[in-house]
Amino acid sequence: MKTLNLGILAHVDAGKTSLTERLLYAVGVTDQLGSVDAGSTRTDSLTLERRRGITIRSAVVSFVRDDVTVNLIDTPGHPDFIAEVERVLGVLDGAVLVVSAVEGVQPQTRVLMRTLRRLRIPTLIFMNKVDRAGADPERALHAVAEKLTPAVVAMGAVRAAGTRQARCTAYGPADTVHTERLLDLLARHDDALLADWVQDGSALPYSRLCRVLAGQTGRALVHPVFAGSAITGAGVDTLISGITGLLPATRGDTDAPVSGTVFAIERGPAGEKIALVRLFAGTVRVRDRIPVGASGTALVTALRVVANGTDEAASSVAAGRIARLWGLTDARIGDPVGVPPERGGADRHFAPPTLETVVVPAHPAGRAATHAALSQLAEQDPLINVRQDDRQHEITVSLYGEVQKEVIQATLAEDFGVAVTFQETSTVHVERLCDVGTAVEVIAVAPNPFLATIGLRVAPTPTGAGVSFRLGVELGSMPQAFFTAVEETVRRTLRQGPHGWEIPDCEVTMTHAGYWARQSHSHGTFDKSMSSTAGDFRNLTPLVLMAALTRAGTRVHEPVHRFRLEVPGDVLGTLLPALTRLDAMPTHTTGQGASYLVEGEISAGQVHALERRLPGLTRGEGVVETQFDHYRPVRGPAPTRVRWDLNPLDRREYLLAVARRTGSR
Ligand SMILES: Nc1nc2c(ncn2[C@@H]2O[C@H](COP(=O)(O)OP(=O)(O)OP(=O)(O)O)[C@@H](O)[C@H]2O)c(=O)[nH]1
Ligand SMILES: [Mg+2]
Repeated sequence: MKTLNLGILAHVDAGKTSLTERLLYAVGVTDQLGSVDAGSTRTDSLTLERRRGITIRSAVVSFVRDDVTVNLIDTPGHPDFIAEVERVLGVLDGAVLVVSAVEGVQPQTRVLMRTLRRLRIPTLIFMNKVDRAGADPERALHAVAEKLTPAVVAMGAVRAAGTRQARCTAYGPADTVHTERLLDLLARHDDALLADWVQDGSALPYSRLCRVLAGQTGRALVHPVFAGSAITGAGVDTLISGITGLLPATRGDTDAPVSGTVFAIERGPAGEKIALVRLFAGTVRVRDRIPVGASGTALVTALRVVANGTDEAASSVAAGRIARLWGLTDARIGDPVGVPPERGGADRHFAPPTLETVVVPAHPAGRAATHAALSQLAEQDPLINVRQDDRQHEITVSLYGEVQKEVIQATLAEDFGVAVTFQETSTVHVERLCDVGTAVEVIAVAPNPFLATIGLRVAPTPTGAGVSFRLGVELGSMPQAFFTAVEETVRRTLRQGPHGWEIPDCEVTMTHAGYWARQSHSHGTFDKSMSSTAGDFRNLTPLVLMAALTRAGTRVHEPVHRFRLEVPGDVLGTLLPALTRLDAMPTHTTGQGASYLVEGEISAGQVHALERRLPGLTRGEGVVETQFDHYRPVRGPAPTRVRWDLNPLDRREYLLAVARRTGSR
């Protein structure tokens, strides 16, 4: 049987969970239609999801149709939980992007479609909520073509849109306007089709158009658009035919070497770790020992394969499928299982969190329990990036927004019995290099107390380039373990530059390397005082790197969001000065009937204040949407976050010593 791993993605509240529920019902996996509003869906299973009516975690369910097992992955739409979407992107064969026929294209719709197209994930679009008052599928389709991609084609017509009686009919060979549009779209990527069309369009069989459409959809060149309602079920059968007929289900090679990706981590009832794995190739059986992550292996102690709306205990899982695996105790999200697959992994597709907060245990004695609970949460959600500083023992987490903060607080209380509050949310800045900088420490030359020679050169790279580490010395000049120690420490140290913020983009070249070879006394024991160890390289690297960075100079940048505000026209007079006070810079203001659309930039740290003040400023009628856009240099004094951990030397003392020596040369 073939498998299709299908992501359901959309802006918050577009109807992903309702659609997932409707699909399960339509294919007969469930005999009762669950509802988000009643808190009874399969995929919003967390207490918190049911209470709030929003999806927080991605969830997998599955059904079989036309000889295809479809694994549906319902994802959250709220931007605070974008990391959940990111984690599943690498395991998808296809996606359904849900667009509300009432609201049309929304900011998150744009972000998601951009990413789906960049990753070439075959994507169908589902125009949902055609039954709701205000639904206008024509307008929504127009917005899709204009704001997402022109490579779209409507697959059916909607009657009585905006009413409970709304119905959808699939187009067929007799709908000449549709076939013309299809031909026009498909011929752009198919010369043979173009030639035959020019010769005699009327002679082209519709079945051929459908075949070409499936081919081009599978290559993410075109995006068929379906319409319907998750609530009434209108149009859903046509969508299911599109899912099984147009998206590329795969029949993985079950005899090939095992290759898969861990894309989620869960905890079982007894607190045991469960890894959700998508298998691209091979077969994994219970009691198999399989490679997991960069190094290490794990013994699979039990597994459950996602099937028929739930997961079923099984003795093996084959290529194409998704399974829960027990026994992978050290697995982390993004880890390869077996041979690393071409896709998958922990690649970044969306902007990282731009906020952070200090977690304060309600009882000082609860610090250890809080840290342990947060560390478990971080397994499921690595981007919260839990860290504890060595001096004040404060625990900090990264965040996308305030809703995520509430969810962390509720999860700690309900699942771990740990009560916490938070300090006020602050902004995560980054540092960018101003120039090139170099530093060298030579073995046995003061103030270098370590048995290692390290020279490093740091150079700025374009935004988004990431950190690269290169060798400017012969690879054979030192044992590999020492180079590895330097590279690992460089990457770790760059998480806190001279001002205490991460340096995300930087090229580091190792310009000098030296060590003392392993020395032994006559009786043959290893003498550490005369032989370099990886520890010497680990200890010296931060000092050299920090000296090079300080010489290069770094500038602190703050995250900036783009905002879109829809407000009644008569409040503009009070709104614009209020925006200025929030340090928001409007760039465009456009009239739309009685309302105005104000667009501009605002620093990430002010987004929450804007959200809080908006109802008061607009009589509760204003709607704001914001999205991270870029980093800009901080105006005025640079905020510093100093949590140094440069053992065993104090950074200040070390840098003073370096400065003294440099000055004296
Ligand atoms: N009338 C109507 N309402 C719908 C439809 N689909 C969803 N809704 C309603 O829209 C609201 C949001 O639906 P969800 O299914 O939770 O949306 P979602 O995209 O999963 O939301 P998040 O996961 O939180 O991003 C709920 O109140 C649904 O009842 C539809 O087709 N018609
Ligand atoms: Mg949902």
